[in-house]
Amino acid sequence: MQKQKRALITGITGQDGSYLSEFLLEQGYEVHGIIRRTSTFNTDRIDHIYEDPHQKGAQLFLHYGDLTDGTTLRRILEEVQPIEIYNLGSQSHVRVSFDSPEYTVDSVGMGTLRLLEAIRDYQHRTGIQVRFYQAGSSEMFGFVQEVPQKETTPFYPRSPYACAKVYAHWQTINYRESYGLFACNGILFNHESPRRGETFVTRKITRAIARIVAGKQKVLYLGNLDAKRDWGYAKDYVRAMWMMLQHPHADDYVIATGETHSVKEFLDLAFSYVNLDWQRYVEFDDRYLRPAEVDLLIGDSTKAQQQLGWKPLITFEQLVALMVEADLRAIGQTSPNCSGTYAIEDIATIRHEMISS
Ligand code: NDP
Ligand code: GDR
Repeated sequence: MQKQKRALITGITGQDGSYLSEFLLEQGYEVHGIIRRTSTFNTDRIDHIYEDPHQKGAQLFLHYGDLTDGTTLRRILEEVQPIEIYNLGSQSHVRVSFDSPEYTVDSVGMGTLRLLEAIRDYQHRTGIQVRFYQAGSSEMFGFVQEVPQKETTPFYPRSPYACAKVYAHWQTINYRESYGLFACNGILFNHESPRRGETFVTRKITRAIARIVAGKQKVLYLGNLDAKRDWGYAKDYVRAMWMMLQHPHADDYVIATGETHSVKEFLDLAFSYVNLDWQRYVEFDDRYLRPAEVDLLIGDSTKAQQQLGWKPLITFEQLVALMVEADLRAIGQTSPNCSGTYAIEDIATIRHEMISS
């Protein structure tokens, strides 16, 4: 009988960690996640898949740990004995990384190094071959040097977060080349969902729309509306992470939709979904500006499409609608009749995704 595959995820309580856990459980994996001790539970995104570990047949297990604590990482590796490790844990907010640069670099950059070192020793001692996924970011491209950005585009990071991700990227390659570790860098462009953290711009907008519709909010304060991002759907992107680790060779891949939209365009589409004009509600607040901005991101994922057979399934329009719908429902509001803006098949896809969003 084939042995059950066991995966370890850092950042399991985050947006991607929760979708990846669901995906791996569906694939028949036993899933282990590292969570941080907090004064109140913050496992909302995975509560629906968590089972009491005392229950026979439980497939999801949580372990206390932190990427800033190398000893614990080593202990968890020994205990879990995973064959796939997904390093998704990070202080992932770009604006916040300017306020807390040391902590950001410690968790994102040094945290990755700690994990890689722990894996190197673990592999050496046990002979178990591990496959490692590093959550790289389009923020590493930063200042625009080439459009669209692909695997060969030079990095020009513009924040403490992005600098730390570049460090983690190169360390991952270094462990692949120096020690033969099966280690992949995903260079993922922005990806969103109803589970996106509330302070990232897309979710901040869709959540505000629901609150405006419910009469609970009048103004939405935002920063730079001209920045352009290549926004995809998180569920499509976690599938790509897994596909990288199933490929015969470890490599680095850009994961993106190949479309770019400004924050203004996101606002236009999201507010039009509830028949409102965003210009009546949005005000500027310079607190949300960054000391250095990334103006334009658009990715070329040809390599992933050709070598992994990956492609995004949800369009930008569907993503925006999905997020607005989910926030409306969460606040007890019904969705409007939006068939004017959206085709019937869009609505069908959105409703289907809502079931598991
Ligand atoms: P989230 O911010 O939603 O989740 C981050 C996760 O990391 C949370 O589980 C958080 O735990 C955990 N974490 C934070 N600090 C530490 C630490 N010191 N030790 C261990 N865990 C920690 O991020 P996403 O799910 O959106 O992103 C997943 C990864 O992908 C991140 O590394 C991010 O930088 C990267 N990425 C994300 C993109 C996106 O568009 N979403 C694009 C490209 C890369 P807690 O819940 O306790 O805070
Ligand atoms: P980003 O995402 O920085 O691209 O990083 P975010 O949603 O924070 O910003 C996108 C763009 O919107 C502009 N913006 C605002 N952003 C926020 N958060 N809040 C605002 O009020 C606001 N107003 C305008 C920003 O200036 C920016 O240009 C995300 C994170 O998930 C990273 O971890 C990941 O690596 C990258 O995506 C790819």
